[in-house]
Amino acid sequence: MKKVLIANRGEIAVRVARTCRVMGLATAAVYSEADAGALHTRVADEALPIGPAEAARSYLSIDAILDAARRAGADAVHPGYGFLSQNGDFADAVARAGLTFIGPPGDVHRRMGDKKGARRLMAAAGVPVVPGYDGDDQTDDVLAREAARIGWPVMIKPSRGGGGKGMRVVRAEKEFRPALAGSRREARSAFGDDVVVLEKFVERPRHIEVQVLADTMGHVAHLLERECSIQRRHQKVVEETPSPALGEDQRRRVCAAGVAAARAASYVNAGTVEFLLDPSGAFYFLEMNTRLQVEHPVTECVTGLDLVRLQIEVAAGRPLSIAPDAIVARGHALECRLSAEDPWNGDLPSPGRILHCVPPDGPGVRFDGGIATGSEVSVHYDPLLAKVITWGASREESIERMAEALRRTVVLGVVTNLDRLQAIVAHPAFRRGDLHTGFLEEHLSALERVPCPPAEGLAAAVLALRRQPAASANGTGRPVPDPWANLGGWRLG
Ligand code: MV4
Repeated sequence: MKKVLIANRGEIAVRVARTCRVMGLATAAVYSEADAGALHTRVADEALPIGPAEAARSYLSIDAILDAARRAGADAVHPGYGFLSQNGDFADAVARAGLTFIGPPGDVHRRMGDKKGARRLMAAAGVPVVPGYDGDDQTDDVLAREAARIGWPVMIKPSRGGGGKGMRVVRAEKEFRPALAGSRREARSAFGDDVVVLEKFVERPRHIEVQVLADTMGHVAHLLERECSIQRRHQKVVEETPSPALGEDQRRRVCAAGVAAARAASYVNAGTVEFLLDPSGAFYFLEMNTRLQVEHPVTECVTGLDLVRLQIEVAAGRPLSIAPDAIVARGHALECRLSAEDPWNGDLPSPGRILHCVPPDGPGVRFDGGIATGSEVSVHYDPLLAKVITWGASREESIERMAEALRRTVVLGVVTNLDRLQAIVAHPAFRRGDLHTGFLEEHLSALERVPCPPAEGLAAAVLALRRQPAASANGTGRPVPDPWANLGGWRLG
């Protein structure tokens, strides 16, 4: 392997390029018309245009990506996350073009992209699944009977797809048939398939996931767990490792279940096995993500490993360079997702130009960003701007470092969720590690703005902006956007 085409954008494209550089691999970035000059195109050795802003015609176009790989003379493709990363047809097309796909083969994506099949596979392998129904008989009468057998509340889940789309919680018999019809309708239009599975609805669960890594020789290792219970509309907001919910015994059991799941799936490359942990301590397989996750850096911080390097090594056919029993976790790591959304206004996206950006630094602080001063945040893509990651010897230290890192983070020009992140890490329930998937709804209702003092860095940013050239002197002939127009939701004075 000599040259990697990075089939993605934003922070993950930057992240993948960093490891390629360290490994002496050349990198080719791709960009849509909305991303000309974007940070990820500047950190790669070269950058190729792949089409218009609409993702369907650029980052989601298998033909456009393969054409770019051919033009660049790349011999491998890293898909990042999102876009084509879990598309079995893409993995197959990359391999058919004679290139190395840095991820699992197509049949693994397809196997785990089907909840009904994945549930059966896991149950057969002895991995605990939520009590439920994953049968082939999909008639209304059979599903209604099975739901009553499972006992209310029951969750209806489309077998394809994810992200909560088409899911329904049913709390009583008489609500079942209308909910089934709604779930099927949504699934058919989103995934072109209306097969569903039924599961007992687990109340107030925690989201625990196990990082796994497998090579082509059948070696499977886990890199411990992450807890990602703090979510908003099925988007993770804060993640950490180790989970404050697990004792050593429970951790061993969950991680062993993750490895068993990966073996049952004949898994290759890096993957994540998601579990629900119920308040009694029972855990159940939820689904498997057949890609590198957004939150992989917390695992890197506590293990000292580079997951992208391990992905590349395994994809190149090398055996796992880590002994499964040699993985040691040190300390605690936290990640906060910084996004261009207004948390106090229905998470309204806030596109625009980043007028000023100052990443935090300091001991135990890592900033994985896809933006810099001058970047354009487009309505066409995910609003994630960057991830602030902190490591500490203890959970308390990682939290203190995060609180300070967030106070020092400056992003001006678009509204961001920085003050919600500050409110989360300051919250007593968060500090106690008392987390569940309804944490934000319970503690930080979007109806109630939780004011946080302006970042210490804001004062420095104001000074820097005052030194910027006058509006007429920026060389474009267009007026400079008013730097005071949007101070991330803060008013001066
Ligand atoms: C569940 C559940 C409760 N019981 N399944 C939501 C997205 C998908 N990946 C799985 N999801 C859930 N499945 C049963 N049987 C609750 C959720 C859920 C959730 C899970 C993890 C993290 C955040 C969540 C937010 C809402 C619902």
